Amino acid sequence: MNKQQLLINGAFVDPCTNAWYESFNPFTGKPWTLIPRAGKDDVDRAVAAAKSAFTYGSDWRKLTATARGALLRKLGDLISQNAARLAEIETTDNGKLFAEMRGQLTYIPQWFHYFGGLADKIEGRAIPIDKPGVLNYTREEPLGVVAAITAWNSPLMLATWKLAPALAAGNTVVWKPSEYSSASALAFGELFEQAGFPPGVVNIVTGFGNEVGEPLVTHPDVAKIAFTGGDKTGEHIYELAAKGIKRVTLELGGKSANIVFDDADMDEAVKGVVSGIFAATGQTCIAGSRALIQRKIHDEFVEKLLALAKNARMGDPLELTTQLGPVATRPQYDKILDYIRIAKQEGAACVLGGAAATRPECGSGWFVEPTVFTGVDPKMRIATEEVFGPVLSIIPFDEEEDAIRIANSTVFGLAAGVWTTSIRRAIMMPERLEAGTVWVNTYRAHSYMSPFGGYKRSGIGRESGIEAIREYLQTKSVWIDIAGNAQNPFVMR
Ligand code: TXE
Repeated sequence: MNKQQLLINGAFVDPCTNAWYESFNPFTGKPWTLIPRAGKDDVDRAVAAAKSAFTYGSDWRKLTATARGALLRKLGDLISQNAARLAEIETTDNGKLFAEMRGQLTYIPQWFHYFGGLADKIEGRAIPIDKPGVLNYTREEPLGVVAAITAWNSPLMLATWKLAPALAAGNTVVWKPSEYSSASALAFGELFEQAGFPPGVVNIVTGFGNEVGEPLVTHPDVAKIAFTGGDKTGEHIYELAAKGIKRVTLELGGKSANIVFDDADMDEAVKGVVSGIFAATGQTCIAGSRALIQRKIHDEFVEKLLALAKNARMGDPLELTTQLGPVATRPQYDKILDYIRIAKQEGAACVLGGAAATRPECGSGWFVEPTVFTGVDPKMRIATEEVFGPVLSIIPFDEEEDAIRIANSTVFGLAAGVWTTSIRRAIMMPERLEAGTVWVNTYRAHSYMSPFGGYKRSGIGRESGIEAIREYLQTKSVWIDIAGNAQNPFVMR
């Protein structure tokens, strides 16, 4: 098997540990490549390279913001040229549909173009200060070395959401991809040199959370951590970051409600709810894992939903006709099956699926049948905890206020969907829902231009959009005396 290497200071190198681990193809359940199992010494090397690349007077710091932007746009073009190849690596590594990964890869360049364009529009302010004889202005400056730590479900897209604004703002980066999906990160790493980034501006260290992630988070020369992953890990990273007074952005998943009112276009809503939970095999942070259905239309809605969901084509994720691929990792597969057992024990009615998929087209892969529970109580674990799989909980409601109360009753607040033809509801519901993104009569729409992030336990900070670049900047206030008056040294000016 091919032994991959780390990207440190512009060169691909073996890990100091001299250790590798097998990465598995979820469709075959078999290992297909060897990923470096890096350790603390590798983290130290990578952070040192990133720190040196950030040092005042370095090739990176000497670039004008316009030149920095041009590099980012060049990188975007290179990603476009390599989109299909990178998407195939992602599908082989995490089992998500090639159609979905290729769609992401052809869209990812937009982030580099957008933030490349933003790089030279980061402006300070001249403040008409209240003191005579003084000029006061602000500078927006990069933070330094940013640690990007990402999850396996959309490996390059999650990293792009961090790298594009971090680099546009002038920072340098050490990126630790998920141990389950590092191959595409390392292939992506080759493009930085081709685009002309100076060595050390982007470094990639692969391996496990405790062996690589933790030394990275706690490294004294890391200024900020940008993380996507589970909420428990996010909480732990936040605690570690607090000790070093480091900045964080955390994107931690959710338990999003997809709310269907009785005035909705039923067929569109059915498609929206199906795409919310079964697209990407439910392995997205924005999965609409709770469908809140107004009681009057509940039975008809469920019937239509089951008709659509049960015909989802499962199989090889590389085939363009496949609609539901395998689960990305063995622990994730076990976790989903556990939650299905828990939901049954709690008394939810399983009306579709509810087991591992054993269809012949699923081979020896980690497949779970698309699963739907009805009669779910909002307090059940299946309705409050993130499953991260193709498991939908249907919860009936009577009045608008019930829908709002139930939707807001989880600790998460990443996203929500609303299906209605009422203009009043379309405007009022987004105001009342505690979520960072609300979709009305659509679901899973996203863009490099629109801020994305969580309320409550779904996270801190925003990715994408103009807001995102502020997460990678700090403001300096500069005071210049222009009066030349002697100052009384014993009083504040
Ligand atoms: O995530 P982890 P996992 C949810 C989903 C899933 C659960 C666990 O519910 O079932 O999280 O998934 C690194 N210090 N989401 O185990 O562990 C780790 O190596 C520093 C939601 O894959 O949070 C990886 O690179 N880093 C989600 C990254 O953190 C550490 C996406 C995420 O891993 C670390 C994926 C440590 N101590 C899963 N421990 C979303 N928000 O979209 C781990 N890591």
